[in-house]
Amino acid sequence: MTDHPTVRGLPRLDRTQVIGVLNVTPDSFSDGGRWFDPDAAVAHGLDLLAQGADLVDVGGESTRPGADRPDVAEELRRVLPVVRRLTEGGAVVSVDTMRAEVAAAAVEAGARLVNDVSGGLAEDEMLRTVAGLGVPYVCMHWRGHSDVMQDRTRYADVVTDVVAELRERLERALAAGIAADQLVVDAGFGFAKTGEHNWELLRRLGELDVLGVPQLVGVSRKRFLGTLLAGPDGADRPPAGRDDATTALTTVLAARGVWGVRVHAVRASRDAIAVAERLRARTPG
Ligand code: PMM
Repeated sequence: MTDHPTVRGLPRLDRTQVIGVLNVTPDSFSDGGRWFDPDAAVAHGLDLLAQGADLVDVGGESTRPGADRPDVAEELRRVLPVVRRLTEGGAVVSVDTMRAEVAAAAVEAGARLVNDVSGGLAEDEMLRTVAGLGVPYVCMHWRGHSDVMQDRTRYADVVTDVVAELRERLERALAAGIAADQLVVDAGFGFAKTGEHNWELLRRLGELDVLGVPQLVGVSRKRFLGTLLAGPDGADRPPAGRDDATTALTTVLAARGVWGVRVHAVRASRDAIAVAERLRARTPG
């Protein structure tokens, strides 16, 4: 298949990319604290690579609703040694940060993509910094930090509004000098969105194609899946029990040809993508 979107500066693949999640945080919603120790983080990153991750996304700040922000020195301390060691270990690493200083230091340490959940809104310097670094940039839909985002869930129509807000962010990114062929968009599932918004965005994901940029989807283990899978007592299924539903979504997304999925359970998503690609492939004659 040759119809997969490509991003300059990353390996070219003829299938959906799998970006493995590595949160070096004490408090992320599904894996907080598990990989906080640098040795444990590196070992887990290498395990994600062995499972088939195309990129390992290293983040030092939890974006869980209500989470406290680390200061920049603490974020650097969490992220840099892990980025460096995973790069040395053969991983293609991305850095999940809203801070220009962290993005620049992580690229210096070997990261090859900047994943900014704020789409350049958290820090003015971010877009110019990424343009100067010359690396690809994930521009996510975002309306504010974790302490306020769940108060900012009003949309006339969630898909139309997300497209309009992302278009404005992409224009800013281009104006700052980021190359058009190094941009990726992400609708920002769970960020200033209710569960119903997330489902509506997934149903109408194709409407983001008007932006003309490859799309990354991050739904792995998110709360709307826990709600979908609630037990008889009505309580959300905990994050560790949401991987099968995540993988089901990967299958659907890969069949639609999205550029990438950001997931915790990498091998299962790689398998799902293999199935989806095999179904898409036409055998000549
Ligand atoms: N979600 C989280 C963190 N970073 N980055 C992108 N591009 N898209 C996302 O949806 C996204 C992200 C929060 O989830 P986590 O705590 O599992 O990392």
